[in-house]
Amino acid sequence: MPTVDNATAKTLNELGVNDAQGVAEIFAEVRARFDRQVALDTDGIRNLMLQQAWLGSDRDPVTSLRNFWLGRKAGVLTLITENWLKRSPPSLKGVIGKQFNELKSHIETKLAEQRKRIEEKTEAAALTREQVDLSLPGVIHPIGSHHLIRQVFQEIEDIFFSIGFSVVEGPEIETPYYNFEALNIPEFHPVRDDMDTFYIDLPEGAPTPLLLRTHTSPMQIRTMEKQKPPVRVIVPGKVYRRDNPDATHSFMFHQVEGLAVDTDITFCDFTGTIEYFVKQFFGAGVKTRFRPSYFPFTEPSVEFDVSCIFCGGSGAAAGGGVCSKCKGAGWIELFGAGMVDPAVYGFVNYDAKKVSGFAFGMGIDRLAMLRYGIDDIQVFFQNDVRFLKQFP
Ligand code: FA5
Repeated sequence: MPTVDNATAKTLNELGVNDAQGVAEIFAEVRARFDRQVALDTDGIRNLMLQQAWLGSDRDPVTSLRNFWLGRKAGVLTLITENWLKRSPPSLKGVIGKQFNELKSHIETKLAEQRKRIEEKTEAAALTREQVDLSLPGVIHPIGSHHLIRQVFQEIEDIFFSIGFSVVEGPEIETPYYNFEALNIPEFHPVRDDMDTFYIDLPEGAPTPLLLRTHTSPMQIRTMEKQKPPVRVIVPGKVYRRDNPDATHSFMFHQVEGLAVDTDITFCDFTGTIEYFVKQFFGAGVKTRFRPSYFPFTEPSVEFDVSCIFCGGSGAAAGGGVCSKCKGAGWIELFGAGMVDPAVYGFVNYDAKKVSGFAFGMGIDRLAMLRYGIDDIQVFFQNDVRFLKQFP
């Protein structure tokens, strides 16, 4: 009995098949072999294909099996057509043709069934894999909150909105003209020493030096350059100084500038506005004071202080010695302010005889410290989540 291994490469005559029964038997053997292969699962087919070195270039075992049987160039059915059907004696052609058609239709049907079966199995496996377990706890994406400094900015903005101020913002990198000269601080003026800052490295021949602004006051000039009186603005933002860090100093901190200019603004308007703000922000109980001071761009100038919340205004530390926060003064300086110096109006083409106004520059970090009882300014910038979480 000839075996089908390599049998399709030979003619039936070479295989010793020369009657209808022999034809039926050899076709039955081919069919049995096919049935064994088509019943295998994907891995089984892959192993078989690898053993026989049949795995096609697409590496898909099911396609390789299909090509092995139905491939047009060298599939088993093509070989049967070429070697058995075409090269058989005319007397056997009819019976071979019939067997061939039955085998072909059997193979096609079974391969189609097999593909469907494998596809369904793959889909079911994918569904099981991707099934969502609704009983598992969800993924929690914590929602952050605004930094305390940002919250204080917003609170201050709301208070000034309520009395007719609007908000403008300006560049943190400034020219010496806006940061100093237009604010009536010429080069070599001693007040520049208090505001030593960081200069930007620029290529040689750059038209003007650039620096990190030391205060938000340059926005007084930029605002008045753009806008005729009346002006009522506040300017929140970051500022920089070459100050050594300690409990109340940082080299980067925050200010809110205020500027009001009109034809009839007096010192009373100024003190009234500041008192209103402080009472809104700290509550009615806080003790405040104005202290004479000096700024080249305000005249007269004041410092505005509030009583130290850490020592209750006594200036003494609990365990003896002086309070480290107010350095024994009993007061903490909140901001500088004053009536706009007429010299400043000359830089922005305002008529100093017709207009008057006031300006102030608050240190926001210190306001926040006092308001929330924080005894070290550095905690604002250390980004310790345990601290930040206390101010949701
Ligand atoms: C000024 O910066 C002026 N531009 C304020 C001003 C504006 C006066 C408008 C007149 C008119 P001063 O250098 O005092 O002023 O700073 C203002 C406030 O910033 C201080 O009162 C203080 O609260 C805060 N401050 C100053 N230096 C630091 C620092 N290194 N760290 C934290 N806060 C600071």
